[in-house]
Amino acid sequence: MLTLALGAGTVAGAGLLGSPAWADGGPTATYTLDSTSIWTGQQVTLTQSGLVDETPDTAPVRTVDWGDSSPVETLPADAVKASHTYAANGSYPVKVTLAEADGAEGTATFAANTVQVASAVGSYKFSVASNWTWEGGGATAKLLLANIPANTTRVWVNWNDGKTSLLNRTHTSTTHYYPVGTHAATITLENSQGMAAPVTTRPYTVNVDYTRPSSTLKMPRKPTRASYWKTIQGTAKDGQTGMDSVGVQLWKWTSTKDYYFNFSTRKWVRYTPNKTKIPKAAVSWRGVDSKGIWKLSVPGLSKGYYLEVDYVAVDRAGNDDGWKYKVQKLTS
Ligand SMILES: [Ca+2]
Ligand SMILES: [Ca+2]
Repeated sequence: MLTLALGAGTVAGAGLLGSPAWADGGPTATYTLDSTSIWTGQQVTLTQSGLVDETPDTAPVRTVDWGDSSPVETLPADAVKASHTYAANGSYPVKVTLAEADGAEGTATFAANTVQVASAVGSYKFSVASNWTWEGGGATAKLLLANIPANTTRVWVNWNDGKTSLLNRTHTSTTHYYPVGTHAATITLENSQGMAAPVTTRPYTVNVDYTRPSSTLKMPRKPTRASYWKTIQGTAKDGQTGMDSVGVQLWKWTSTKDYYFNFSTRKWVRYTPNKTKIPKAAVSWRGVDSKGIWKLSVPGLSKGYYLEVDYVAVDRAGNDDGWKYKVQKLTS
């Protein structure tokens, strides 16, 4: 028994002295990355588990090479996590080195160590590149959001005017009121890996409308006939802010008598040119329909008069095309 025990001890001791397995291997540890597929600008976190060091008096120096040409990072003693942000798209192998003071290198084991970094695929644009307004005005911009990745948890929209909106992934559009000027929104997607690199839209401009509208008077088929002027109509249009209204004034006269039309009382009123004060009711402000047509009806026209129709178009920014007029002699 004793001999056998000694013999066994001798064999074991010889093996230990001759070829110490721990001196070759150095420390070992397992590392995991919380994600190997992220968006540009996001981060990954490396976690260490199961560090085995058979010479615990001398802790190994652990360094991480994140694979993106950033400086190799030395982990603080006792740290078991480290995070790194990737600024550019690419495929980056992460490497951990465990080095003992005596030069022995350990073994870092990874389940997967290559981080794929790609741009988040969402697309963003304003529904129109510009809108019109009046001086000191503004416009409501509509931002369209598409192709937002399914693993997005939050969508941040910075309107770049001091305001930010926070949306969930399912939004396909949102609106914002901008003052006059050129603007762009910056969109940032977020999920558990952090925020992706922001994406800025093409510009959106709120322009002031300084351009006058245009207007016409439609001549009746038989303009010399009084009955053909019962309905007076024309068109007015504006290519920027759109039409506000058309102002109309009506006059009629013979060689001895002058009249204006009062739109409140719907009567012709005799007046003395350059003397009578013409009231506000002598002007009718009328909207236009969807085809840009304005119209009104007027009673009391008959042959023997001259009819004068004055009209002016005003757009929503207050631009007008100046009063225009048409004089027509009514002969029947
Ligand atoms: Ca050690
Ligand atoms: Ca205009």
